[in-house]
Formats: sequence, structure tokens, C-alpha cells
Amino acid sequence: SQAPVKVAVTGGAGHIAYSLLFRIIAGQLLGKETPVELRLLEITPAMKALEGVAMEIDDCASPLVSNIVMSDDPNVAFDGANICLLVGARPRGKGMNRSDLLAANGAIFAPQGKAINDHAADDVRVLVTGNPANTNTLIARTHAPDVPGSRFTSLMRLDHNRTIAQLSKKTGVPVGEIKKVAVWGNHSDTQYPDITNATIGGKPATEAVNDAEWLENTFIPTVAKRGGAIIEARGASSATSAANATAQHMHDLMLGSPEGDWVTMGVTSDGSYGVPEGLTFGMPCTTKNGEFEIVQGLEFSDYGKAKLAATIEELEAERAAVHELGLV
Ligand code: NAX
Repeated sequence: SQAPVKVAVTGGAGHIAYSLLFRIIAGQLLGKETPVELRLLEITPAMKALEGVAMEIDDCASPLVSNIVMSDDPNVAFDGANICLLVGARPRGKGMNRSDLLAANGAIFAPQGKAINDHAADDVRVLVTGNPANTNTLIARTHAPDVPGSRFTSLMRLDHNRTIAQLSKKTGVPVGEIKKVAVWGNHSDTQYPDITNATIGGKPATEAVNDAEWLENTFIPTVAKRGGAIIEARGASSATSAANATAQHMHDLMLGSPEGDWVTMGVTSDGSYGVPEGLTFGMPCTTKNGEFEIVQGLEFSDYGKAKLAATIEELEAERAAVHELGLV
């Protein structure tokens, strides 16, 4: 039988993890044949709650779980990890400005990057879900100089899924027939959900929708501000949809994106599409065996070029701010 894959999850006692962990042990991360050792990281005051989560994992009696390790030390949690899902982060508190938020998260993601560098398996793959996800990824990657930069990706899959869901509602075409959407840039209000190259029920998406006013003034803001709308409605931020997207991102990275389609991931820019090198940027990618390729040769409208420029500007400002703080 297969050796267990060591999967580290941070923020193990949090809301997203409470959905994510049960997807993992049901086989939605690596398939129903691959056993996993869970390595759960929390802060010290949450260790008791984490033990409760582990008790519930035990009580699922999943044949895929080979072992559960719990720790409040990243050097322990990431030891030998093949996959690291960095979910735990510091939310924006009352009166915190952007710089405070970036500093608080730097204090989490810099040491976690270092611990991954020093202790994770040679084949490690890292996905950052905790916000601000793109820049947290940049920080972690910077502190892991011995790990290839391409191993660090950030979550844009939720934005990708939100794009598909809105298009399906608008056109009445089932989600399974909507392909090749992309969400460029930051996981924030400046993101650019792009249907220029998409197809809906086999037709070009722009033709299937045929409503430029809706695309610019309803569709894009609805997708980009969906997180806020969920908080407004539910009184809590997206949890299960974020867990679903986190599992899908890593599943597709390891086991391959679907034939004839692509996925959106936050990846280290290699300069493609004029995105400054080194930014963690949402881009359409095809994936296979733990590796991704950025889809090349896509066209942008003038509107799209302006949207791309705006999200680049925001991520460059975040990079400048964390540089200023000495984090990268
Ligand atoms: P919760 O506050 O419920 O859980 C976070 C957990 O992380 C807590 O249990 C906390 O103790 C733990 N934690 C904090 N610092 C830690 C550290 N240094 N090491 C280990 N654990 C630590 O938040 P939840 O709803 O689970 O959301 C987690 C993160 O995902 C947040 O940053 C949130 O903003 C982000 N999201 C990202 C999304 C995306 O698409 N990229 C969408 C959903 C979500 O907003």
C-alpha cells in the first residue's frame, strides 16, 4: 500500500479548517486511495480546540488517516511535510491599517516560510489561503530560499469558482459547461475576473453573455466583492467555499487540471503578460504532477489591460510595504 502523504494544515482549529480537514479525510485532496498523515498547526491558546477537531477526525474512522500530529511549533508541524496548506492568518482587527495587517501577517508567514525551508520534504508544495494571501505567499517564499519559488502558490480558485457561478446564473448554462475563465491579480477588490477567452456551452462567453454593461457594472463587482457580501449575509466570512477551493487547488496541482480547461492559481510571476517578476499573481494555469504552466498568448481588451494594470499596482504597493517592514 502507498506511503501516507504528510499534509500540514495551519489554523487547524479555525472555520475554514473545520470544512477543509473533513474534505481531506474524505479523499477530496489526493483521491480516495492515498492515505494522509495530518500535521496540524495552531497557536498555543487554540491547542485545546484543535484537540477537539482531532477527536472528530478520529470519530470519522476514515481509512485514509494514518496519523494526526498537533503542534504549536511550525518546525514540528512542517517536519517532513509534502503539502502545506497555510490557512491560519491574522484577520484585520479594529483600527488596524494595511501596514499593521501586513506586519502582523509577516510575523506569521516569515517564520512559517523558514520552518518550511528547514524542515519540509524536498518535494513540498505550499498553498496560502490566509489573507492577504498573495503577499503572505511572497513573504513565506522569501524566507524559504532553498525551496524553488514555484512551489509556493496562493488561493485564487475561490474567485475562479465565483466567476463560473455568476456566469451560470446569468446564462442558465450549467457550471460544467463553462470553461477557461481566469481571474487575474490580487485576491481583493482589484482582481480582474476575465471571460475574454472563456466558453459557455461551447460558445464564446462574450457572445453567450452579450451584455457589456452587465459584465463591467454587475458581474465584475459581484465576483470581486463576494467575500464581503457573504460576511454581510452570514455574519461570518466564507468558510466552506474557501475550504472547497483550497482542496480543489491542491488536488488539481497534484493530479492535473481538466483536459480542455485551465485553473486560476496565484503563482510567482515570471514576467508573463507584463506582470512584474516575483509578484504572487492570479493567472490561468494548466497543471500536472505538482507543476504548473502559465497559459500563454491570451488577448486583453483595452478595458482588460486597465484592470490588469490596477491589480498590478495594488500588489506592487503591498510588496513595497512589506519591503519597507523588512519582511522581503
Ligand atoms: P478563523 O479565524 O476561523 O481561523 C484561523 C485560525 O488560524 C484560528 O484558529 C487561529 O488560531 C489560527 N492561527 C492564527 N495564527 C496562527 C499561526 N501563527 N499559526 C497557526 N495557526 C494560526 O479564520 P478562517 O475563517 O478559517 O479563515 C482563515 C483565513 O483565510 C483568513 O485569513 C481569511 O481571511 C482567509 N480567507 C481566504 C480566502 C481566499 O480566497 N484566499 C477566502 C476565505 C477567507 O476569507
